[in-house]
Amino acid sequence: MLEKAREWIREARSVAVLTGAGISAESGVPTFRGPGGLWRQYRPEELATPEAFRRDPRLVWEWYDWRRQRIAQARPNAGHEALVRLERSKPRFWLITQNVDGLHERAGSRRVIKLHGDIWLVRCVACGREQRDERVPLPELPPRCACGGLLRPGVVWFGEALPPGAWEAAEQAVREAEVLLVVGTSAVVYPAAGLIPLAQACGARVIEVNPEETAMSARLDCSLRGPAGVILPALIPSEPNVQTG
Ligand code: BV8
Ligand code: ZN
Repeated sequence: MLEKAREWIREARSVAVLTGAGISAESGVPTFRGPGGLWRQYRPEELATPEAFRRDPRLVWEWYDWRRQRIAQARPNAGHEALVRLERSKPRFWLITQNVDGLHERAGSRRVIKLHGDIWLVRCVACGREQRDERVPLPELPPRCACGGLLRPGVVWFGEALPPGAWEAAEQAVREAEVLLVVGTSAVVYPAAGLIPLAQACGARVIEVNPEETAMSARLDCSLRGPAGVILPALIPSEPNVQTG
């Protein structure tokens, strides 16, 4: 299975990758639905919503400030680095991520489509001004804009539309891909998870990397059971693999 997947990736001219929280797990960033995914017994669906923020902006910010601190201490892992090598070896490549942690960019990925925003961006709910704020911890929660308005994390919450253009770019990337590599996502959040059947409908081969079975595993050509930090370097070797025989 791994050899077949390695061959598909090697031969593909156009590759798309879809990542979720699992690729950052080995960097010590907790996933949403796995063990440790809860924060003070709250599930992400209860906190990552405009209603939760309206009701208790301080609580929501305590969760984001805690995550920002965890992410600031994290380093990209061998899985992130393997995807940088893949990007540099393909004429056509896009990395579509549901993650907001910025670890792909810190590893060196450039062709990144962020479907769910960026935890290091803050946006004013009053004047709309958006800026990068990488202070950890934040001096006050909830943080305020110079105009006095409340700042919110620059991420996409449940019930909110994806950033303009992100979905279109992701759809286009998947339509063109000969191979879609799906790494570290439970594939339950839409529209992101819809990229997987879309890729198949457009004739792409889909390879999944996940230590567990997911909502999509049964329908995929190739589902590799294991952690991204181990499987991806095996799929995308660092030195150019010597053409055997
Ligand atoms: C939209 C950003 C419409 C914030 C996130 C019913 C009611 C209400 C809404 C809905 C509903 N049914 C469907 C919906 C739509 C909803 C949705 O899909 N809900 C789900 C829960 C059913 N979607 C939305 O609301 C989207 N917006 O539809 O808008 C619209 C359209 C036009 C105009 C107006 C409105 C917005 C969805 C985005 C929500 N924001 N995050 C933040 O991060 O705080 S979602 C959140 O979940 C993260 O982005 C995360 O990335 C994403 C998906 O989770 P995963 O990444 O898959 O992480 P998870 O923990 O689930 O899984 C980890 C996986 O890794 C596991 O499989 C595990 O086995 C694996 N793993 C573990 N270790 C490793 C590993 N893999 C590899 N290696 C390892 N070492
Ligand atoms: Zn403002």
